[in-house]
Amino acid sequence: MATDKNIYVTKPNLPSLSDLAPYLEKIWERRILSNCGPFHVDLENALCDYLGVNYISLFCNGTVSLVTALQTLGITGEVITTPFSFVATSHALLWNKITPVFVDIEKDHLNLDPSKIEEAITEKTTAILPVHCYGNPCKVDEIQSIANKYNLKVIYDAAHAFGVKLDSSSVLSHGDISSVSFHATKVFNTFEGGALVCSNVETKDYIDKLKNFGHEGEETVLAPGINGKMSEFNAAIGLLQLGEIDHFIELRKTVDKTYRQELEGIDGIQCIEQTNNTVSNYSYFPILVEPGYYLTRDDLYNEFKKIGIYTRKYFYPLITDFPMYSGFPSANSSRLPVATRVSSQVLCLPIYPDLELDTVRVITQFIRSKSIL
Ligand code: T4K
Repeated sequence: MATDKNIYVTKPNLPSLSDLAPYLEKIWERRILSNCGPFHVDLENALCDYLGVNYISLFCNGTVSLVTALQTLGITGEVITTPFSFVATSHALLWNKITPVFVDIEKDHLNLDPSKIEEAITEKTTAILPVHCYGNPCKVDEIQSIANKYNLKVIYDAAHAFGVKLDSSSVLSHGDISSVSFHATKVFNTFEGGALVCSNVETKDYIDKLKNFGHEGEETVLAPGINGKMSEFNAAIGLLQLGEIDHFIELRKTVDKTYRQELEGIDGIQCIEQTNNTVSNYSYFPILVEPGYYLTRDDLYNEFKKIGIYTRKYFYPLITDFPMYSGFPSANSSRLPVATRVSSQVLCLPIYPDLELDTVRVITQFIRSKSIL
C-alpha cells in the first residue's frame, strides 16, 4: 500500500490569498503593525463573541501566554501539573522558577487525575496547572473544588481546546485563567499566536500590561513584563480564519467519525472516547496501540513512515523523562503508571479539515492489515 504524497499529522488551515489582500492593504495604509492595533482589537472582540467568553488577551504564542498567566496570578512555590503534555506546559513553570509537582493522569481522557491531586499538595503548593489534553475537557468541577478547599489558583493549559464546549459553555471559562495556542498546527491558527482568557476586567488589564513590558502609559512600568504582543498581520490572519472555523471543525468531525467507524473491532487498537456533555473541536486523533495488537506502537509508527504517513507520538517521551525534570521526586515513573503506559502506546493519526476520507481509509486499512499478520 503506497500513497502518492506524504501525509503529515496535521496541515494548517489557510485563508485564500485574495481574501488576505485587503487586510494587507489596510495594514500598509495604516502603518500600524503592532502594539494592539485595530485588527488586534477586532480579533479580541470577535473571539469573545465566537467563544462566548468575557475577556481575552492575544499573545504572540501559547508559551509566552502561559508564562504570563503564572506571572499575572503571582504563582510561586510548587504547582501541580501533568507529565502527559507538550513540554511548553512545564517549561512555563521553570521560566517562573516554580517547582512542578507531577501527578498521574486518568486513563479514560488522559487528563490530570483529580483523585491524585490532594496527596501531592504541600504547604508550598499555590496552584494547579492541568491540560485539556487533545481538547478533551478536564474534570473541571472536581479540580475546582480541590482548589477551593486548599485556596489554590487554577490555570488551564487549554492550548488544544479552542472552541471546545462543556455543558454548552466554553471550557475556557473554567479556572482563574485559560491559555490557548493559535500555532500553525492548531484547530484555529494565526501562524503563531496564543491568548489568555480570564473572567474579570482587572485581570485582563494586568495581563495586557504584562504582555507590553509592564508599561502603564508612557512613563510608568509597574512590573517586569515581557513582549508578548500579537502583530497586526497575525491578527488579520485570525480574523480571516475565524470566518471559516465552524466549517473546518465540521470537516474534522467527519474525519474523526470515519476513523472511529473504520477502527472499530481491531484487537489492541483503542480510540480515546470524548468526554460527556462536550462539543469537541476534533483537534487530534490519538489511538492507543495495546499489547493485543500485532505491532508495537513504535513499529506501527515506523511502518507508517515507510509509506509516507507521518504520525506523531504526542506525548512521548513524558515531560518527566526530559533531563530538566527527571530529577524532581514527583517525576519518578513508579508514581505515574498511567502516564507511563499511555506514553508508550499513544499514536496521533493525521487529522485536518481537507484530509480526504479515502486517505483516512488507507490509514485504517493499513492498521487493520497489520493486526492480522
Ligand atoms: N501547551 C500545550 C499542551 C501544547 O501542545 C503547546 C504546543 C503549547 C502549550 C505551546 O503553544 P505554542 O507556544 O506552540 O503556541 C507542535 C507545535 O509547535 C506546538 O505548537 C504544539 N503544542 C505541539 C503539540 O506540536 P512539533 O514540533 O511537533 O510540530 P512540527 O513542526 O513537527 O509540526 C507537526 C506537523 O505539522 C509537521 O510534520 C507538518 C505540519 N506542519 C507544521 C507546521 C509548523 C505544517 O504543515 N506546516 C507548519 O507550518 O510541535
